[in-house]
Amino acid sequence: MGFIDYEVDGAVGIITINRPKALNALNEDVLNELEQAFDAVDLSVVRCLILTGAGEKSFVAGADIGAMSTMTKAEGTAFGKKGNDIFLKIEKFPIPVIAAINGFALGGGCEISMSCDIRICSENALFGQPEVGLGITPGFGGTQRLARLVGAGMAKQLIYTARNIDAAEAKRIGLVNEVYPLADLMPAAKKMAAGIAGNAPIAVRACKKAINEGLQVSIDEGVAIEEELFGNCFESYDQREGMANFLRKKDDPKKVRKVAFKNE
Ligand code: DAK
Repeated sequence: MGFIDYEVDGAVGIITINRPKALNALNEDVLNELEQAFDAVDLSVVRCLILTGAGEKSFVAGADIGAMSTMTKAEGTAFGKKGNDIFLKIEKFPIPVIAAINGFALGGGCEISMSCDIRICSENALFGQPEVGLGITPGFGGTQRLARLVGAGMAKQLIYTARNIDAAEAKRIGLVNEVYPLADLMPAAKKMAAGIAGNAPIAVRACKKAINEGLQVSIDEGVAIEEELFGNCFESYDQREGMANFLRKKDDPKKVRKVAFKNE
């Protein structure tokens, strides 16, 4: 692929948006290749993904302004739909996706990070939704996901003012979970991803589904979703072995071992 790199390290997949000349801005080709990369992830091997940007300056500097500048209404709508479809795919992807934000996360860059499950960033990261300064609205889910993540009041302030915020402020408002020196970002992302990948995959996937789907419905409906997914874990190898291991530990601490979950 021209704009997307993909590597697998154990049970962790790393997808890198690689268009450094334009600070990894998203044009149609990048979006198409990104979709293909997600479609190609082998879920029998990979249990957690990391999404990052190439280079030391930018995660994603937004949608491609040059490409958008001449779009017709119909083309703009189609471009927005393409982005939204892919961002929804990431949000609903069966396994967790960690955004390792290594610099600019502006416009579509901030929006793609918000479609991931977990956001961590480097100290040089910069976040913002500058769209109203360009004569458009955040079109890749920004008005929806930012408000859900940081609350409507803060989201409205950031979107109406088009003000960028640094990593420390992003952490303060809950947009990112952790901030690291740039050199430590990928090691931290890989460590977190490997930790997630070492847990029972069926249960981790069910947690993602329960949280995502539960946030869209009433608490009663959310609890019903949780109940069903909880029940589905039983009789799996992972549930039997995970619990048996705990009981062995009580019986004889020397019998403790790391459970090799099988995803079955
Ligand atoms: N698009 C295209 N090229 C970009 C770009 C972008 N978003 N951001 C940077 N580049 C390119 C620059 O043009 C420059 O290219 P050359 O001139 O070297 O050919 C190269 O990357 C390096 O950029 P700079 O020279 O500007 O680098 P600096 O370090 O000085 O500044 C910067 C970095 C990130 C602060 C600056 O480049 C900047 O402000 N970039 C724009 C950031 C931005 O406004 N991003 C939001 C874009 S709007 C929709 C769906 C989605 C969206 C819209 C509609 N529909 C529903 C239709 C999403 C919109 C957005 O994301």
